Amino acid sequence: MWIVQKKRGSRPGGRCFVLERRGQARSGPWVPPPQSLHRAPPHHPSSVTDQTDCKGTPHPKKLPFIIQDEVYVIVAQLFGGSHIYKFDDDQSRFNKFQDTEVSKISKPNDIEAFQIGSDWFFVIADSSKAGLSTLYKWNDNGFYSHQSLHEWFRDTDAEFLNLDGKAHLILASRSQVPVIYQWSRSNQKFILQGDIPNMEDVVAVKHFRIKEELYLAMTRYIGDSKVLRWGPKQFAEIQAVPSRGSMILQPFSFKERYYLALGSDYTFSQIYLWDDDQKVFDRFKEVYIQAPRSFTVVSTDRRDFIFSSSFKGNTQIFEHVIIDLTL
Ligand SMILES: [Ca+2]
Repeated sequence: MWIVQKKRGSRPGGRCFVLERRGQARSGPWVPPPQSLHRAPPHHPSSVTDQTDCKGTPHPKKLPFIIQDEVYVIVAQLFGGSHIYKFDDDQSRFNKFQDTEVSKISKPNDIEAFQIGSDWFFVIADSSKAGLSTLYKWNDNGFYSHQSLHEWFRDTDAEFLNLDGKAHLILASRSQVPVIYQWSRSNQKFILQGDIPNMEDVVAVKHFRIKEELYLAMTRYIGDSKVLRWGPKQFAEIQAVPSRGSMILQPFSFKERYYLALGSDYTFSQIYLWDDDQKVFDRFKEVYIQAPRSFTVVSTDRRDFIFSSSFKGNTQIFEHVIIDLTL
């Protein structure tokens, strides 16, 4: 699930689009423990509505982004090619804008869009044995294939980040440890820079910052998921969290409180909370979600929510509540 806010001078609040089918908040007990995440009651925020369903074959990967104040969605799918849709303000709907060249893409598993300098790119991580993860570049008329990145490694996830002020791309794979590319300004390409050792079979990579430090959350379906910190020129493991059927280890924060949500396909998902003294995450709360696939923060003026999409059931919505027990 993603939310894109497109701000216009004449529309101070911007507009909100949720680009996946809306799940329903299940009713649940409204008995929040102190400083907790709990399921939101059924009257979840009405400003968030299901605006558009871009039709595709099952399990397409979708990614919205904004270029020059226009909202686009990339839809990459297993069959029938990949397409870019553009939002038409007058019709209030997405219209097909471009068919992207996807001859090298067999099984898209992830899309990331990002900007380097003034140029826009997106990358598709390809998870098939014969696939080729590919970088696309925007040229004012559309996105065109720019660089083939990674052959035959069954890539699971791409993550774009800045390391020491330079653009980098991490690709995680089924068949090898994650690799790090650095953007070369002179070549206008990503150059392979190194890898992250002892991290086989990573299914997802997310970066996050706590104060000035940069961290990675590496999800593994079997074994331990890992938290790494960026040190002098390399990432070092700082914590292992037991994973059982995990497809997502998602960092998020509310009001200077830093959390990790570790999904599980077999048992309860775990929410961890950052301990700033010990510099590690502590187990904080268990939540039950059927086969969670994402945790997305949604904040309104006064309330904070986390939406968790499920592979098997409804999307669930939790509210972050801090209760002052000193009163
Ligand atoms: Ca990604």
